[in-house]
Amino acid sequence: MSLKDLPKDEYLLPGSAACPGCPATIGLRTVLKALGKKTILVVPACCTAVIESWYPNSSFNVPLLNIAFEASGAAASGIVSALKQKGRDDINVVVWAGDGGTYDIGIQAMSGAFERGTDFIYICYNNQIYSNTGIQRSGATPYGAWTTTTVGGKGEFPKDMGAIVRAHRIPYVATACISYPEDLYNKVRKAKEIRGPKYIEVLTPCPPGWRFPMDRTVEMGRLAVETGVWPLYEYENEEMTFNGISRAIFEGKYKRKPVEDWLKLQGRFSHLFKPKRDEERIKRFEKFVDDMWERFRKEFG
Ligand SMILES: Cc1ncc(C[n+]2csc(CCOP(=O)(O)OP(=O)(O)O)c2C)c(N)n1
Ligand code: SF4
Repeated sequence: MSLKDLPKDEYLLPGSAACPGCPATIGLRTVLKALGKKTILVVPACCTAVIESWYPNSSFNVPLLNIAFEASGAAASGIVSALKQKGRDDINVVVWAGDGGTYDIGIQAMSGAFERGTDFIYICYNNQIYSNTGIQRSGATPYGAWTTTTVGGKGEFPKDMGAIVRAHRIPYVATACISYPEDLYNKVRKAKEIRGPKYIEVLTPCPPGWRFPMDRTVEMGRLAVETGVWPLYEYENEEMTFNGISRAIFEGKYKRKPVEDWLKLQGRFSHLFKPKRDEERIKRFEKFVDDMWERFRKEFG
């Protein structure tokens, strides 16, 4: 599958309220191409709930339920049950939620839906912040990053949401990044064919939140993968497979680019380099990434 082979159908139309260079719209456009029109989206409070419409119009061409920040998993379970009552099993029920709505406030409803075995896809678009309310920290915000609630740089490391979700032993867990649309497309297509709960987490570099120019969104995602900060994998029936550059990193065939190459391009980390280099925090960040790959090798090597 190459980019030019993606379906021409569009379910995310021009005219959304997204910022220029918005990764959420790049990702959702690809996801909806993979899902097709028989799809119901569940969207909690997040940027997408703002982007989706200039009332009374909408640029999204699929039915969508907006739901309270904390309730996406429960809402998806309800829709799946209602469709079952109606004898419909040809419709994809898909949560599209931010990292705040997933790592933090939505985690309980999501966990419940996974445990109940709801047949749905949960997609977390992870821009590593609460962006639509003005760039506050979330449980996914990286160590050292500036946000409006971590002005000197976040002091904590992000949760390992992949491990938390894998612990639910659901049939399919994957990570993706908007900079690799074919990979994202293929993963959503695969998830669509699997029965039961599926979880896909997509890295979505946000220009205003990460403080980089809006024409560098795709580059920022690629660098996250090439530096090893963001691994690409699929976890199916408790078997882990890394893919793309992440596979080469895992197998020791690709030397990760220095993490600094990614950090230095983002204004949210500028205080780690100016007015003087903060060696201690940069090293701590690097060690976090090294340790993650070490853990992967121990667990899945
Ligand atoms: C219970 C509750 N608390 C707080 C809010 C305010 N709120 C709406 S969206 C949001 C942040 C969403 O962040 P995230 O899920 O990461 O999505 P993003 O905005 O980054 O797309 C917050 C704090 C709310 N709507 N409901
Ligand atoms: S703040 Fe970020 S995620 Fe939200 S609409 Fe703008 S670019 Fe997209």
